[in-house]
Amino acid sequence: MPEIKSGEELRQLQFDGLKWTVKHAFEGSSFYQKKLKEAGVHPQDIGCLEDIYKLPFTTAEDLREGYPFPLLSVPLEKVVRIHASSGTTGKRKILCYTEKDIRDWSDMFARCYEMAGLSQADRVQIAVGYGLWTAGVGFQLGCERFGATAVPVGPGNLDMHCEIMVDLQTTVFCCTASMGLLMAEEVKRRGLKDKISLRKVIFGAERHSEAMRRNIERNLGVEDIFDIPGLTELYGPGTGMECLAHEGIHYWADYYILEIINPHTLQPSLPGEVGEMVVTTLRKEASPLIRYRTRDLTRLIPGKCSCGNILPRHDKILGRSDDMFILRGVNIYPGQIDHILSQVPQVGSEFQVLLERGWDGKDHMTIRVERAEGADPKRDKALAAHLEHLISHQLLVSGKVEIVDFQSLPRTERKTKRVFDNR
Ligand code: DLL
Repeated sequence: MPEIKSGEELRQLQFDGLKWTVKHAFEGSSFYQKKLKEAGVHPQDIGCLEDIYKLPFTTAEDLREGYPFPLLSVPLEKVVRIHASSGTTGKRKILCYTEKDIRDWSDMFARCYEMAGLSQADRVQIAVGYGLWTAGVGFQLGCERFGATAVPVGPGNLDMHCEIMVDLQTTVFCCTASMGLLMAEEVKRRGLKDKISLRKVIFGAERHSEAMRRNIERNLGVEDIFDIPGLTELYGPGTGMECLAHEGIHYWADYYILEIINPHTLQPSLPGEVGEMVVTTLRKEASPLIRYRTRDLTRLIPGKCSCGNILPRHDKILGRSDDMFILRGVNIYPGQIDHILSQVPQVGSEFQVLLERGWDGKDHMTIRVERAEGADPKRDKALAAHLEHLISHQLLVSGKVEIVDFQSLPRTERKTKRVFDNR
């Protein structure tokens, strides 16, 4: 953890980093230079932290336009690694790293393990993807920097995961929420709970519901689960970490400034209000970010955390502004559906939303959700009616609910797609 003692010290550090970043990007990147000039801002105009509001936003479209090396602010000779995020549309987002960027990222990530209360004796089984994606190498780098033992198995391959978990007595499992669920179900199916020594699960890369979390916790018999956020543009996973008090995600405010803005007005959200995360890096060399609009929605958590750490907190990521769909004039986020389903113990965590246009020209929503393990299929009709009632009351729009068998919806070891818009 950083040795920052006060909010004032942190602000000074952020101001120095902001000044450095704006100058570095202006001098090193023709893209940023043009953008800053268009906004009428010169690096010398950054005289206090609040001057961040003078700076223009950077967006995912800017990254795509600058393909293949958007935002690059150092000569290519200084680039030691490249990562890319898959992205569902258009070209991948490619981000460059200098040797110092990689070191900074591993220091940040080591902090994540520290925050989750690991020790160097922990054995960390890594079940996220390796390759161009930042996930695998991020978890591994941080683990080695922290000094625990990395067991880099990668995603999928449940046979190998189970074997390694039992034989090596793994204590920490790192995964996407979807892979966590797959593993939890597999450990249960094989009756391995008493043969493993797992203490903690660290998961991220996608939104998870309370029901999913409970399922993983119960089936793997772990003491603690931690939500870890991150995105390729901002180094990768490990931009913050849920703490032992489970009162939110502490984020590394000495590496980046986090603003929460109203995505419509682009003005700062009120403290505690949900808005879009906008990030500005303070030390990133190869691909610095200036007011980068992440599209992720969350809120800042005011006040002190009972874990004692003074680094600021944001809530878990509630969804992405581009995940939102509109049904008969009502804006709906998949996270709202998670939330409703998590209130009903007779259904499982897995669901799909199907959007269709009927012959009458009207839009229809069907929510397919799994019956909870062991629940009685004879009660499906009443259960569906109950859920339909909750949906129309809480989302203010009606939808049809179909209850399907436990484990009949597809499982993935990556990020699960839940909304299928066929309109
Ligand atoms: O998903 C990095 C990562 C890997 C984070 C493994 C944590 C664990 P990208 O592929 O660039 O990077 O996707 C980033 O995923 O903007 C969020 O929308 C979403 N996301 C990441 N972590 C979480 C989380 C990785 N803990 C995008 N909760 C982000 C909810 C998350 N959503």
